[in-house]
This record gives sequence, C-alpha cells and structure tokens, in this order.
Amino acid sequence: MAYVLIGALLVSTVFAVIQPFLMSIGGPKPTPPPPTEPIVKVEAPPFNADSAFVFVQKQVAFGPRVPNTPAHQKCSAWFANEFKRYGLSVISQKFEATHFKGTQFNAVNIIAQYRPELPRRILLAAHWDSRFQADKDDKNKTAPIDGADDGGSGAAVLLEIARTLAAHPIDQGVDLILFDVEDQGDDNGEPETWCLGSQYWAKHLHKAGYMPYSSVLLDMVGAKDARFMKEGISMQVAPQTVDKIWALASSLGYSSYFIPETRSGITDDHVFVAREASIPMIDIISTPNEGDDPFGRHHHRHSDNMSVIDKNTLKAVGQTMLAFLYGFSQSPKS
Ligand code: 1BN
Ligand code: ZN
Repeated sequence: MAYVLIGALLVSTVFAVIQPFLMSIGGPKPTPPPPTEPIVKVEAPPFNADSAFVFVQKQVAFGPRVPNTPAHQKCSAWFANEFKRYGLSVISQKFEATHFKGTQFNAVNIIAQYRPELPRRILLAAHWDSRFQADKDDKNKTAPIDGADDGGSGAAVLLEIARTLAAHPIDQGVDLILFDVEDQGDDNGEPETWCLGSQYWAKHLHKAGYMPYSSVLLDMVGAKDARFMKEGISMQVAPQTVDKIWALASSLGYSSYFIPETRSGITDDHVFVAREASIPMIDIISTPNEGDDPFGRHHHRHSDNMSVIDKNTLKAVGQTMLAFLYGFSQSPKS
C-alpha cells in the first residue's frame, strides 16, 4: 500500500513540474471555462431625493395616517395606485387589529411585487401608519402627529425605489411591503402592542413558503440629524447584511450617516418578521441619541413634520439601498 502511495506522489510531482513545459510545446492545455455571455454588474441609477421628498409631502398632506380615519384610507389607496402606476403587482392585505386601548382597527398591509415571476427576491419594508398621539410632546399630547419622518420617510423611499425600478429594470425580484399599525403601541406596555401589521403579515405570508434571500426594514430615514447605528437584533439575525450595507454606504460617501457602531436592539417590525416568519430582516432606523430617547427630538412629537425632513438624508439612504439592490443584479453585456 505504501509503495502505491509513494508511486502516486512521484507521478503527480513529476507531472506538476513538467506541465508548464508540456504546455509551452503544445502539450495538454487546461480545460477552458464553458462559454458564457459576458456578464457585467448593473450600475445603480441615481436616487432622486427631490421625488422622495414630494412623496413624504404627499403623505403628510393626507393628514395623520391613523387607522380608521379618512386620511388613512385615502393614503392607502394612493400607495396602491402609485405602485401600480410603476408596473408593480399590488396586494392590499386587509386585516383587523385590536389597539391596546380596545378599538378594532381596519388595517391594510400594502405588498408591491416587482417582477413577481422571479424566484430570487429581496424584501424591503417600512411602516406607513403614523402615531395616534404625541406622547412625548409638552402640548397637545393626545392629538395625532404628522409622522413625516416616523412613517412618511420609509414609505417615500420605497415608493421612489419602485419608480426607479420601472425606469431602470433589473433581473431581480423585489418586494416592497408597507406595514400598517406599527406605531400605535403602548409606550409603557408590551412589545406585542406595536407592529401589528408585520405581526399579521408574518403569520399570513402573501405567498406560502415565502423566503427572500435578503430583507431590510427602513424606519425614520428622513430627518436632518439622522444617524444609523448597527441595530442589535439586526446584528444577531443578519450581521452580513448589516455589514454589507454599512460598507456600501461608506463607499458612497455616507459614513457620517451610517456609523459602524452596534447599539442595543429595538422593538420594530423586523423583530416580528424574524420571530414569526423566520425571515432574518435588518432594521435601518435613526437613533441619533443615547439614553431614554434615542430616536431624536422629534420622535412622537408634533415636531415630526415636514420641517425635519432633509433631502440629503433621503438621498444617503435611498442611494445606499439602490446600490444594495442593483449590486445583486447582473445583465448580459450588450
Ligand atoms: C420606532 C419608531 N418605533 C416606533 N416608532 C418602534 C418602537 C416601539 C420603539 C417601542 C421603541 C419602543
Ligand atoms: Zn414611532
């Protein structure tokens, strides 16, 4: 047996030594790779922050998007119509949700599918409702807020991505989901009082066995002072996705927004999507402050209106997300 091994070793060593020589005199050549079409990475188109800004304005103009109000109903119809206008297939997933104060909410998750026939899919999500009361404000605490940033900004970035996909097609399935009733929870209560739309969707997926290969939530992505830290639960469920997005943002010049520091976990839609549907979703959410009020001075206050929205922040997030999406896509060289 030992002789056989030594023999084999000798033969392979001699072959390795003489192979370059044999090749130079027209001997055996390495097998060429199978012929394929030349492949080039698709360049991400520019993200139009002016258009995203108008999408925030439009939502705020409906009035606070609190479930069971005309503003909520009109805004959901507008979203569905906009996604359809950009050629996406829309499912309006209606459901009833019980508010922690006892009201039954008529709610709707809006699921917009880009190229639904493709099996390889990326999921981008945001919530679209706005909070029923300004808990943290000094005045008018029981009046609903505009939610320009908290609700409006994430939905606007997704809508602008849909518009961009229509103008610059890719060979990649994309699902854009707007969750309802994220922001009507009890500040002093259980985490389960929040994120009722994502909880419903995660238990009633629009497609049986749905499993995107990457999944990102955007929340509070439009304010002037936005700072995106690596959120704790995202780092547990999909650290590679977090690292990839923060690296992309840095390569695009947005490292003043995307800070490569890990912070503690936040109750948000991604928690329930990961827990109930086993889909590892990450959360890009602005937490500019440390301590008890990490989400910034406007959070759950009436100052969360158009005056906090900054096109530069929308651009940083939107362009990073386009780089992420288009980076997965490849197209034959023309
Ligand atoms: C984020 C923005 N959230 C609400 N508005 C989620 C949240 C829920 C954050 C409970 C903290 C506590
Ligand atoms: Zn909120």
